[in-house]
Amino acid sequence: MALKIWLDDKLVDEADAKVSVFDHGLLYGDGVFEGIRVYNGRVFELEAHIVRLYESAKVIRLEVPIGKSGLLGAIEKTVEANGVVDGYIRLVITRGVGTLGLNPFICKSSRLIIIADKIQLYPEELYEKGMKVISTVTVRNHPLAIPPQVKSLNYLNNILAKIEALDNDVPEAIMYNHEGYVAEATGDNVFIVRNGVIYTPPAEAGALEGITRALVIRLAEEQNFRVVEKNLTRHDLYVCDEFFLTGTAAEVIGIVDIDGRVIGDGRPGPVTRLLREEFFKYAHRKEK
Ligand code: PXG
Repeated sequence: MALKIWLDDKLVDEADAKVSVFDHGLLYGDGVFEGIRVYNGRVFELEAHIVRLYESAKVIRLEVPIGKSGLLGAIEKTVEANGVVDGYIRLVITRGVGTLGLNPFICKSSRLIIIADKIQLYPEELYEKGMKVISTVTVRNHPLAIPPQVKSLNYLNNILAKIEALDNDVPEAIMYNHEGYVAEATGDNVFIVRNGVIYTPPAEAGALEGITRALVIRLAEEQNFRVVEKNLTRHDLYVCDEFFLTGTAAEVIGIVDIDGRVIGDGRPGPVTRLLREEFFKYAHRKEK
């Protein structure tokens, strides 16, 4: 079924949802985006995604072409028009149409795109058995070059790492920063468990401040776990008791092998399984 796409200020048919070849989002990857889940008809952690979107835009001097309440209304209308109950929303703001040349201020108006669609899920088996990953040779962007907190349309760094993963027949890969510390996976945040304590790299190490990451930290603390933001090395990953990734697409997924080192007993561990369960309870909760 053809989708209805929100373009700037209205819903249009998918076939008419087009942007110019002179849009700097296409020419230079100049823009920001958000990927948001819908569970049971509820747009998940919407407030946090909206805050991150406006912050990302502010940092790259991009004006969001719509106010917050207008944006919330547009999201709601797009979800409704496409009958999305469990799915995925992609919010994109491009710099808009300009001329050839980097100057972003030539672009007269930024463009808003909202897509509400089904989500491609990892097979259920992967969650039960856990996932294998590799360490990439591709180093994560230096945080002083592209701030990792900005969810920009520049994903080439992550795509190069994803290619390494796929060349090695695994779905995800772990990226390290210029100092050799763990940054994140290509589209997920990294967590490990050691001696009952949960560790995750700080944003300064090159990690996006994931919405799922923040939620999982909160859920873990509610379960009385200590969660520590700390620089992690490849060695830390190799010898941890449990290893999992968090993200809008993957939710909470156990890692059972990295670079041929088996984690724990080779199955997702008890903390990972508990937090995945808590995550689902929260995502599918009835009350607001
Ligand atoms: N790191 C990176 C580099 C990401 O792109 C995350 C961590 C996890 O953040 P959240 O806020 O989702 O917990 C991401 C998320 C897509 C897609 O379509 C990508 C993401 C999320 C949803 C969809 O490629 N990246």
